[in-house]
Amino acid sequence: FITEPKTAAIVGCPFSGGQPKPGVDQGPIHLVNAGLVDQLKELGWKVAFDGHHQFEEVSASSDPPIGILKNPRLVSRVSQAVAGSVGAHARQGQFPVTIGGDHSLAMGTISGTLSHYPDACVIWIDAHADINTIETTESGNIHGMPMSFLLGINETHIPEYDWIKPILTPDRLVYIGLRDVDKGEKMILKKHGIKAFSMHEVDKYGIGKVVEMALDHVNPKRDRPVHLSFDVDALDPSVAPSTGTPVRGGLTFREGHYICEAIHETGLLVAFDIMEVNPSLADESAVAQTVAVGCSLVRSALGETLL
Ligand code: NNH
Ligand code: MN
Ligand code: MN
Ligand code: MN
Repeated sequence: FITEPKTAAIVGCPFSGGQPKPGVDQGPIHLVNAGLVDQLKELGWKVAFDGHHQFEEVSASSDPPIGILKNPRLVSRVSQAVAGSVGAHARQGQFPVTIGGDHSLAMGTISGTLSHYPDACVIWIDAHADINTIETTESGNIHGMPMSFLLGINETHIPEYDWIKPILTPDRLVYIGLRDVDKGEKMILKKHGIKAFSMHEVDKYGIGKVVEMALDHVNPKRDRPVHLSFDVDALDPSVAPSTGTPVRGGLTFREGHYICEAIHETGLLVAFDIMEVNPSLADESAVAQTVAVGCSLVRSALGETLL
């Protein structure tokens, strides 16, 4: 899928409109300033990075809530722009690495991947399922909802989101790391038969077996392109403290990296997202730790090995 010379395209997305805590828009700036571009070059990749995205502004007064949804027009337009960039890089045979920013951006990244690889599957690493619908969300924060738009399971129609082609099928989505899933989301997962490996399954089977079972589910013949979307809050807060909604009992440092390494090894990975690093939510050393983990997860997904 990725053509030679292998090129990683950094899509830096300084965006926080899918959730209420300021600071997550600074995540991509911190990851790049920590040396991510050179680290990927060191691994043998060509790196295309022409600066962080400059998103069109939508003033709060022209973006009142739609029902309970907060910043609905802004989030839609930003994700649509990201879909355009990710799709364009994929069409050029490049490997898009999207750095968030909040996880609502995944509406854009996954739409971009699907525009070029319509049969791609999605592996979503997160403490949360991010599959609330307009009907089930209690927060109205769209970072808790991107999967519902990508699957086309919202009952309420919001014309603003018509650009999303809901071509992802529930059998091509799998979760790893869940431990904070809303009641409505549990019903959605059940109703659509969506496969999820929560921390319970990680404890029970070990991460090696879980990744194998996850791949067997979404990619039984190992022929589908894989989009890997990684929310740093999937990691235990002791590993990645600087994020908006930490939940205890998460993935260890090695479990997080193992997922990226094992999916890289399939040779099927076509796009990677690293999301929800918020450098404003911890002291300096905890921020540096979280940023460093973000960079090393990207390196693992792009082929860094321990030996
Ligand atoms: N489920 C909650 C909501 O929809 C929390 C989502 N928060 C996240 N998701 N950080 O990854 O608002
Ligand atoms: Mn670009
Ligand atoms: Mn998330
Ligand atoms: Mn999360």
